[in-house]
Amino acid sequence: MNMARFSFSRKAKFTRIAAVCLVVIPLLYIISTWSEDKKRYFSDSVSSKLSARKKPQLVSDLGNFEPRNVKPREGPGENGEPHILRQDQQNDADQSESEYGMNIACSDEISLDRAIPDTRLPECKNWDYPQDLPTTSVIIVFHNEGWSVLLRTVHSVINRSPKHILKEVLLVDDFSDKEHLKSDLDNYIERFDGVVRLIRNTQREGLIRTRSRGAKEAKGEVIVFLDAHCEVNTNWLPPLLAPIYRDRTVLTVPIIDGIDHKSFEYRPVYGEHRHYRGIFEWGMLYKENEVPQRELSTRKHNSEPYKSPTHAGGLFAINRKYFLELGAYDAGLLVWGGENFELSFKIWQCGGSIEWVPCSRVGHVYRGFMPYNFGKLAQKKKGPLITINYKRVIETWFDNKYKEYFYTREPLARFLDMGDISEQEALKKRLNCKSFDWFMQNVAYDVVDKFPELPPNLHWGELRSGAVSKCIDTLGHAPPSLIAIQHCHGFGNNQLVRLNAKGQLGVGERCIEADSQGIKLAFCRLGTVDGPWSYDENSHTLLHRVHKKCMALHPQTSHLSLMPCDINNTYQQWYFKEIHPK
Ligand code: LR7
Ligand code: MN
Repeated sequence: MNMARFSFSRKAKFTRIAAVCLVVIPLLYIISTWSEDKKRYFSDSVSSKLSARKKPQLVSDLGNFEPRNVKPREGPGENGEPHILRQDQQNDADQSESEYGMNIACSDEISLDRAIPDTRLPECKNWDYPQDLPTTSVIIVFHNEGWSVLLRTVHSVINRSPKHILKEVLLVDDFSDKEHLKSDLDNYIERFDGVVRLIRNTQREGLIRTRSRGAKEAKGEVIVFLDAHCEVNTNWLPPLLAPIYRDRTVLTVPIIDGIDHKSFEYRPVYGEHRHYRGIFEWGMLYKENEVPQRELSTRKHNSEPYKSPTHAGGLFAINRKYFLELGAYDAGLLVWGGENFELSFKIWQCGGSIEWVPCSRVGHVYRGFMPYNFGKLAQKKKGPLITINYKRVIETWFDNKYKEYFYTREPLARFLDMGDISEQEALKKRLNCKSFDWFMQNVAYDVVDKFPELPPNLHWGELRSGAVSKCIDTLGHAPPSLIAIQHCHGFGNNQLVRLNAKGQLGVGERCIEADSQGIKLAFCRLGTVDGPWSYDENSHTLLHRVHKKCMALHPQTSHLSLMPCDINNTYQQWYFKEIHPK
């Protein structure tokens, strides 16, 4: 494809200039760039025909930061290939996986400077960015991360960011206790001549507060957050900064590729021509959804940034002062979870915006499981900490109608102590922020396509059998899977069942269905909130209206299935019992 360099506002101007003599063009071009106001950011080298020839000079002068003369590399994991350890290393691999949630033994054998495939759309190479992009602090917070994974993150940032933009890499240690993260790390970063800075928390703060601290201490005009197990891709930084250069209230998000936690294979996340963005469902689970066509078609080029209601949380860029003006993260959010929504709602409702940037790609290691606990911060709390975080966020930013959807999905949350949110409410007033309804209508309008507004629960709680003293339990299995019956533990979780006014019986975000094998946990049909169940409060039977049978427990095998209804059979009787946090 013979790609033109792109421009937006200056297009008309350049169509005229294209007619001008070839020799004058570079000159005119440079002058026009100088006189530009900061609002325009993607410079363009005249018409497509001319740009190919003029490119060499313009590349170095006008901020096309594409790397040149990249030498091929050979070795384990190079070019993002999977690295498979020998059989006799399997013990080390298993050990490190259980300690870190990822195969550090594998990572240790891969160069900190390895090459990874350039996963961008090909046309990304043709963008020019301003030379004077804002200086940037890349902030990496970490708690007990593996050495080679943390340092490969640092190396990739140093290797793939323009020097004059990268002010510093700020490492913030969230009270790690692993030996390798102590003086060895202090010593190692000396080789970067002050570009890499390390500060440490004197107690465990969790990633949310640690990031806010990093933001306060950073020296760059823009801050970019990365998790401590990332590899940034070719020319990742200028495209993230350009929208912020144009408008300081834009938060930008790179496209996040996957790095396999066992083999460290680097894999592009989506097909080339598809664009996704962050949304949420009412239990505040983060999801991604293909961008509605009506929005994509407003852009001229497929590699242009597009708006998104929210983001996954870990990787993004924002003007530092703007982040602090927004109060950084709500300091009442603890350790992990919900901060991505807090910042997103705050930004959108209070006048800013979020853009995802296709030309900026960063790999992230998705761990097998979370290898750390929440420390003392969690012990002070009664109830699940992440749900408490969500409650703070929705109580601050949702309108009443939407709050109900959250409580419908998470009925226990109503009784959790979220602490004081008066500071958040004051901020919302001070910044004159818009309503959540405005946000839903104008920004997150596609959320309800996937997750329609929820009918209220008729009943919720644990679902006890009338015959034996036991409860319905998903056992935490992923759908599709058979539902079991277990000792009632009273904590909710996998035993927290709800029946809504439209006959949907569910646990969390999943639905309870029935087929010839029995009663099953299933994915709810996307975009629907109804279901086949009705509960008779007199006979305590649960009728499946389609099969015209009732939920029954087998007296001997404890198997759950549908049986011809018999209101006198205690094995077909079920009692909802509301539960409260302990
Ligand atoms: O107590 C802690 N203190 C920390 O400093 C716990 C963690 N951390 C560090 C940790 O070392 C890591 O560098 O914080 C960073 C993020 O922690 P992860 O990697 O355990 O989080 P995650 O990748 O499982 O979770 C995602 O959601 C989190 C919600 O709070 C954060 O926003 C993470 O940054 C976020 N990660 C991403 O968005 C990467 C893409 C994943 C997706 C989708
Ligand atoms: Mn992570």
